[in-house]
This record gives sequence, structure tokens and C-alpha cells, in this order.
Amino acid sequence: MKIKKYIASTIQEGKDRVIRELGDDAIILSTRTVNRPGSGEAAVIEIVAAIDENASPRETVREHSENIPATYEEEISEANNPTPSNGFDLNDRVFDEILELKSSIIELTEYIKYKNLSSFSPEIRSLYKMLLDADLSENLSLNTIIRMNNSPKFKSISPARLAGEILTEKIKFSDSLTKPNEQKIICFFGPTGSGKTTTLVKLAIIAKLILEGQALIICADSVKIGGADQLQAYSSIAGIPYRYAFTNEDLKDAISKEHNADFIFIDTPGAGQFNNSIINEIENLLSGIRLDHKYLTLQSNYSKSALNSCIKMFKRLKPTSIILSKTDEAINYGEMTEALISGNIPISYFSTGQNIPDDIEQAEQDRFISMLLPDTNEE
Ligand SMILES: Nc1nc2c(ncn2[C@@H]2O[C@H](COP(=O)(O)OP(=O)(O)O)[C@@H](O)[C@H]2O)c(=O)[nH]1
Ligand SMILES: [Mg+2]
Repeated sequence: MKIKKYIASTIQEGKDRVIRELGDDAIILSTRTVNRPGSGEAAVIEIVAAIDENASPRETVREHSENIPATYEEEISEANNPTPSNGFDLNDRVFDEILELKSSIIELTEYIKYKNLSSFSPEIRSLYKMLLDADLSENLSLNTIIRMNNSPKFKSISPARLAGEILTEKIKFSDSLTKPNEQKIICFFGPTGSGKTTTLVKLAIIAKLILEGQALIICADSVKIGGADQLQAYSSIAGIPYRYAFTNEDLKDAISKEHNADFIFIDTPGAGQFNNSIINEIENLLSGIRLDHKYLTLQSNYSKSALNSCIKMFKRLKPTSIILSKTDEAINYGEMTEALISGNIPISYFSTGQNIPDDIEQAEQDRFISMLLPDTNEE
């Protein structure tokens, strides 16, 4: 008999490993939640599994546990019957029992999920898989298909379309730029390399050529080496006036002299995900300036946690909307969707590539759904 101990973060993950390594005939001898008291580490699931390489029919756990070698018997009994003399006290036992309870709840949750899924039609189950494939979390995917089943639209539109509508109902889409009656001051901020400068130039050219307004570009990015030169080169190719202003006073001064500009576009320094000092710097730079649009550029190919932390950090600057950049580089949009739902900031544009000014689109729900669930395009 071969006996192996597995450590995993969930029971399901542990069981999957047992089956992968020991095969379908493996039996689980014990599962328990363990952690080292005081170590500060998250609790993990310990699974002891065995496979009898000679016996073909499945045998009971009891039969196998009688054959467990002494080392494993000792290890298990010590953990299950801690004695005060070994340093365990009542608190440790209560703690262990809470962990056991937690492990049972996890198991029950898995069971409920399984029960829920098995009650759906094969079509909805395959849609659930499609949502997971789009990198949506298990919880949101399951929630979505449960809500679909109860929706009045269930029979009238395709399941994928309905799922897309449910998933995007909390995402707001804001209007794109229009020719203003009075001067509009627009700034861009966001993580380093997220496409602030590129997107700014695209919109400045649209403002000039399509909206037929007078545009001005101001570079306030004193941090990126060559950033000011890059923006000046773009402005000159596009025939748009360009200034630079690296302090709050200079910026106010530059704006006050430009009464004729319909649109003033301001580029700011990029901030790393954990660089709060740059946020202070941008806050000081823009303080006291009337800003009509504050665009936060975010890369679509960031992970959900990276997007969440960027949104949290830049919320201090009160962005009016998000421009999702590099949509052409994202494989799936599920993680981004979840970050946008919890971030609760409207989205205004998709930047879809490096071509200036062509690769930019107004953000709309239909387009978002077709990016998130490409299967809806074939309907
Ligand atoms: N593929 C792709 N690349 C982009 C997009 N937007 C910007 N880039 C590229 O990303 C890089 C950084 O862009 P930049 O505008 O300088 O970012 P910034 O540091 O936020 O100002 C440049 O090489 C851009 O050409 C986009 O939508 N798609
Ligand atoms: Mg830049």
C-alpha cells in the first residue's frame, strides 16, 4: 500500500491532486484543516490518501486505516488528541474545532455548488463553463446563471447575451467628448505605461479633426524620461499647439492664457501601483484647477487584483471615467469586468491598439459584452 499526505488550499484541489497522482482507486483516509498556531500562515487542508497497488476492488476506509504504518498512525493520533503536556491547551483545541468546522463549511459549499449546477440544463451548464473560460470567478459565474434562470428575458434572448447583460448591468458607460460651448479642461492619469499619452493624443486629434475644435496639449509629466519630447513630437505631427508646465502655478498660468482653446488636454506623470507619493504629486499639480474630465487609463490586460489596487489608489483623484487601454492585448476580460463592477467608475473609451488616432472607440455596453463573451458575436 502506498500512503501519501497532500497539503492543498481547498478540499477539491486536494482531491484532484490525489486522483491525478494516485488514480481513481485511491481512497481518502483523512482530511483536516491545519495550520501552525502563531505562525500567521493561512489554514490549509491536509489530506491523507492511500492506494493499494495490489487490490483491485475498492475497500473501506476502516480496512485501510488498520494497515497504516506506525509513522502515519502516530502523526494522525497526535494531531487528533493533543495533550496539555505537548503545549496544547483548551484554546488550541477550540481553535482546531473551528478549523474543522470551517473545512466542513467549505465542503458543504462545494456540494451546494455541485447540486446547483446539476439542476441546470446542459445549455446553461455549458454557458457556466464559458463564463469561467472568460476568467470570471466561480461565484460570479454561478450567480449569473442563477439570475438568468429567474430572469423574465430568459426565453426571449440567447443565454450568452442574457449573461452579458446581467454581468454588465452594474457597469456605467459615460458619454464621449462633444464640441463644447465653453472651454473643457481634460486631464489623464493612471499607472506608468497604461497609455495616457497615446490616448491623450488620439482624443486631441479627434477633438481637432472630427469635433472641429481648437485643441491644446499641455505636458505636466516631469517624471518620465523623454515623456515631454514624445508628447511634443506627437503634437507637432498632429499640428496641435503644445506647452509644458511642471508645477501647479505654471499649469494655472498656461491655462489662463489659452482662452481660445475649446479643449485643453493635460498629461500627468504615471504612478506605479504602490507609489502613493506620485498621487500626492498629481493632486498638488492639479489642485485648484477646474477639470471637466478626469480620465483614469487602465490596461485591460492587468489582473483583477492589480486593477483593484490601481482603482483604489487613483480614486483619491476622483476620476470621472476610465479609459480601458490595450483591449487588443487582453486575452480575456472577466477579471477586468469584476474590477469594474467593484470599482464603480464609469468607462468612457476603449483604446484598441497603437495606431494614432484610429485605435480608439467609445465604450458601449454591446461592444463590452461582445469582448467579454465573444460567442454572442456568432448569434
Ligand atoms: N497594444 C496597445 N498598445 C498601446 C495602447 N495604448 C498605448 N500603447 C502602447 O503602450 C506604450 C505606453 O504608452 P504611453 O501612452 O506612453 O503610456 P503612458 O506611460 O501611460 O503615457 C506605448 O508603446 C504605446 O504605443 C493600446 O491601446 N494598445
Ligand atoms: Mg506618458
